[in-house]
Amino acid sequence: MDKKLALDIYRKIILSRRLEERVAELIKAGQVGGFMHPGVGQEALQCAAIAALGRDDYMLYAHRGVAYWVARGIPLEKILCDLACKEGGTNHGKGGVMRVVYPELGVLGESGTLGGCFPIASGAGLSIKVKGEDRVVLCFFGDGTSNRGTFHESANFCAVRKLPVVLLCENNGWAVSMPTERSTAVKDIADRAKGYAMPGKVIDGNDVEQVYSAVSEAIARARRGEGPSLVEAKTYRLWGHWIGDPDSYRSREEVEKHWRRDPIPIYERKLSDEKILTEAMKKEIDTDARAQIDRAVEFMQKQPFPKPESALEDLYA
Ligand SMILES: Cc1ncc(C[n+]2csc(CCOP(=O)(O)OP(=O)(O)O)c2C)c(N)n1
Ligand SMILES: [Mg+2]
Repeated sequence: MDKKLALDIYRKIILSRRLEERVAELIKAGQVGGFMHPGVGQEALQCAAIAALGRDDYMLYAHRGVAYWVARGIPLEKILCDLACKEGGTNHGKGGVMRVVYPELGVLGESGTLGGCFPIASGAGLSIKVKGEDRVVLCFFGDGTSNRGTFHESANFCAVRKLPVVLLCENNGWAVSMPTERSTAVKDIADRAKGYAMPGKVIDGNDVEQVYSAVSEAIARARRGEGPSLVEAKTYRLWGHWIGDPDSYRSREEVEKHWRRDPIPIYERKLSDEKILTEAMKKEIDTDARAQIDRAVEFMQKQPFPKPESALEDLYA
């Protein structure tokens, strides 16, 4: 990873964390509704993985947080308008949280029915193969979601057709209040790759370089026509499952322990050791992130809600 890329990922991680915090405030103020699942603690993984994508590649994100959109470069004002159901959003305010779709940058969305992402990712991969395009699909999903039948059907289909799909599991140890070890027979979800004759790799999801390098390797394999890969990034969600979750199922000691592994200070220490990031730059990047968010929130607040008569537009049957 060169310096420019390392810093670009850092900027996106900081912008994502500041946006998570701001969205939580907007929810408390009643300006954003619905179930927002915060990605605090997982931004490094999300930003580093997306940095490995090329301009024309596709991605399906999971339900956790804002970093996927920030990292892919979707304008902040569009993201905020989607969250607040305002007309300026990618779905013209008709989607709400988890419904950012931006085909201009290959962002194919997310399925509210968890596990719906896998057949869509396989379909996108198949279309790439049929059309002979130079593209890949990056599909994010959680540890809990990996237990859906669609994961297994799609993994087999992608493997047997050698589709250019990278399956990226964000294993944060929990699916709402269900710990992974109680829902999942294998210790490492990456082990399931063996059953579908694809490479499976476990990485530290809080280590930017490991994520970037493992996802880049899987993408390169997909581009060579060698088929799918499964990457399992071990991470942790530092906030509750959703904004408002009393989070009574986890011990405070467990959560505290993981705050000490917050990927942001880890990455900051690494970048300053490598003389890439100074204290002054850190301050400048943080101030810039807050200013960008302020401008986007102001834009969102001035935007109208979609008109009732537009409710049936953009529907397909
Ligand atoms: C098919 C389906 N079942 C249940 C839900 C409700 N639900 C939303 S998020 C979630 C937990 C998913 O856990 P995981 O895949 O590990 O992702 P995480 O929330 O930990 O990021 C559940 C059960 C859903 N959206 N879709
Ligand atoms: Mg999980």
